[in-house]
Amino acid sequence: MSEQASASPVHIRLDGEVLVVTIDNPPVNALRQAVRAGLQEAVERLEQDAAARAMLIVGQGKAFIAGADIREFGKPPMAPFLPEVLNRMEAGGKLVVAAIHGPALGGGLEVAMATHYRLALPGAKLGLPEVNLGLLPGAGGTQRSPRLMGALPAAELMLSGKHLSAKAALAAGLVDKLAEGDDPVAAGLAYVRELLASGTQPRRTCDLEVADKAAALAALDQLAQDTAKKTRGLFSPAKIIECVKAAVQMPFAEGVKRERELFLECLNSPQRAGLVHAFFAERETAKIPEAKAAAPRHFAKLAIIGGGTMGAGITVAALDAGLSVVMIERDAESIARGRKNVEKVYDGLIAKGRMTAEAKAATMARYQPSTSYDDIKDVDLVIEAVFEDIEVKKAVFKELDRVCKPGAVLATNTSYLDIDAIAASTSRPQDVIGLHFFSPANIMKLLEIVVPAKVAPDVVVTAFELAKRMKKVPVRAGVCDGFIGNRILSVYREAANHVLEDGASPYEIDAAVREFGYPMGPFQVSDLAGGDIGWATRKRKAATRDPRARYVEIADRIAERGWYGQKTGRGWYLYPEGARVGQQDPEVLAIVDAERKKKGITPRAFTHEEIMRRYMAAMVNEGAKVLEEGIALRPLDIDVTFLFGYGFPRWRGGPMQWADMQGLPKVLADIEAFAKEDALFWQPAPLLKKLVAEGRNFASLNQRG
Ligand code: 3H9
Repeated sequence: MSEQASASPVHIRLDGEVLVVTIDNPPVNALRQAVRAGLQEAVERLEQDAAARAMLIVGQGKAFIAGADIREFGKPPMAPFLPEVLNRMEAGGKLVVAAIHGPALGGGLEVAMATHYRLALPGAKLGLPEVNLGLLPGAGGTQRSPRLMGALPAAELMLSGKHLSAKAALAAGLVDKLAEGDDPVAAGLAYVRELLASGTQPRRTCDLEVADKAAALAALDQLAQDTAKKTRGLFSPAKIIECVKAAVQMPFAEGVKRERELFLECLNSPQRAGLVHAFFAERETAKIPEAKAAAPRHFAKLAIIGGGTMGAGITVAALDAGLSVVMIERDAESIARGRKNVEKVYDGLIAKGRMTAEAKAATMARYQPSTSYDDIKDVDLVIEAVFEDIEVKKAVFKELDRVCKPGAVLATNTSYLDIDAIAASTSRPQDVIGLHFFSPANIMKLLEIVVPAKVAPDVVVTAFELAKRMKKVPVRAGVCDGFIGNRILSVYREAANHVLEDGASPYEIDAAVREFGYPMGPFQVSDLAGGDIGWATRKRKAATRDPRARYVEIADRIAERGWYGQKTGRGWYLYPEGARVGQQDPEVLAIVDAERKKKGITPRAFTHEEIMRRYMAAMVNEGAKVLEEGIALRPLDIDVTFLFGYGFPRWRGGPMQWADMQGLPKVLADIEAFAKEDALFWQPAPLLKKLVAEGRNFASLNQRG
């Protein structure tokens, strides 16, 4: 289609009097250097070619333009730069039009906003999601969007990172016209010719005035205050608002300069590096070795064994993915409760106006409650979510082995137990896999897919396909106590216990962890989840615990009193009259003190930084061991586990990315220093030592593809 038959990702051809410019840079037409160069060439051609009266910009494939090429961030910048190309395009004397049929995001929408007229087809998605990458729109987007949409709606669009549909974009003033169909060239050419025929002249966004400036500034000040509260610790949201204020207060050329300065500040911030890492990491985890060799098994009908909180949450996730579910419980009373647990979720949505009664009925039509295993003879995939006890689970798998059709995938939702042993209790270990959902299973994005020794590759691939259908973020994990997430958690939780016994209060530790960026500290989490759960785990592990290992008994002292947290009105914190936010409890501090005395420990002070160095060093060190043992495929799998399952602040990229950004020698030096106090607990991971010795980082183990 290119007149020049060049390798350029931008094809330029004359269709009558219209220069058709097609961005063709799969998969999503990101604006890498060659695309910017191609666009600049098109602008020059429009200026010089007397036969061209107008220019139409379209995208090839599924996207218009998905924005700047995210892989180029952090590398030396390469000309031509998008802002200059767009300013020149907008300033030209001939008409420029964009026809948008798919995602026009970030720099992609900035291209469109610098054209003179915009047409949207039904599949269009318009947005400025730079904030999700720690950035702000840096090619005039913060200056043009307020001129088109109004200051407050523009700021809100940029702060939310949300995409607008074609219709919503029309209503917001971002596009001028809607067209039917999915061919942007045909629809775009028709629109350009209509504009030419009516003698329409270029209408430059930069020349528009922001409406109602005084009111806009007042609204932006309010928004800045609200945003500071909501986006704790994030850098770019406040800068976005600053740019929009510049759009209100300054002429376009000056506003663009301000935008550039603030864009560069964001680009150079460590948050940008963390968020870009998170963007790619969450897309990489689905790339697993088994996918090269096998295709997923067919599945449409599922069985979920157990209707408790977990079973019901998984059922909702499956129903929402369009699958059919038979839920099995042991008796009439339990299955009635199971059904109620499922309906409760949908009734909640109806109460909030997010679902209609008809939609609920249509969804529940795919749900079948049963107390008989014979009703699951024909299902394609089973997820067992019964009580976390190996004997109970083995008994369920014996039943599944008896009734399920050959080739059915048999999954267990255990969080700790040995899946190889569960698989061995059946005659078909090749069909048995772990699917570790996180609670609430219909909301939490993380799904650890735990791969036992004998499972067939196509079962692993099927599990990843299920995750995709359920819109989960899957991470491949190997079998060990706790898999990736809970295994690492138990180690850094222990490090927190040591710090507690050595002198920091639970409230100081929680505050340090929140300050780092977590929504909650570990003692708050324990109160939310129920202190009885951790207590049961500790009792289970007691027999196999190394007798030489330091064991902090404070949590046991709390649990023995029946102080399990929110559900009992007190735990580490006090929750008077069902309060959700806990108050500090002097009695807890007295218990802590008594335990220290018992062990002859003189408490010492810890700064928040000292607390976090131990917390993070423990996390990273165990992460390195998990990698070394092949429990996690790559460091990024650990990062994604913690981002999506454990509240790790996304802008730090995950624990392994955090370690890289600190510098591994520093992390190792901390571990070695802590080892002087407790050499058994702080044994440096050999992999960490090796990477430091070779001058490498964790990222070097994140091969792509
Ligand atoms: C920006 O524009 C800054 C400007 O203001 C500054 C100007 C100076 N670059 O998500 P998918 C890859 S910041 C490079 O699985 P989907 C992605 O990694 C940018 N690569 O597909 C994946 O690769 P692989 C603002 C990109 O259909 C493949 O494309 N824009 C980019 O579910 C498919 O992606 C954004 O933040 C990119 N920009 O969703 C938009 N985008 O196959 C970010 C995608 O190797 N992108 N890739 O794993 C998205 O939101 C979604 O990708 C999109 C498609 C909705 C477009």
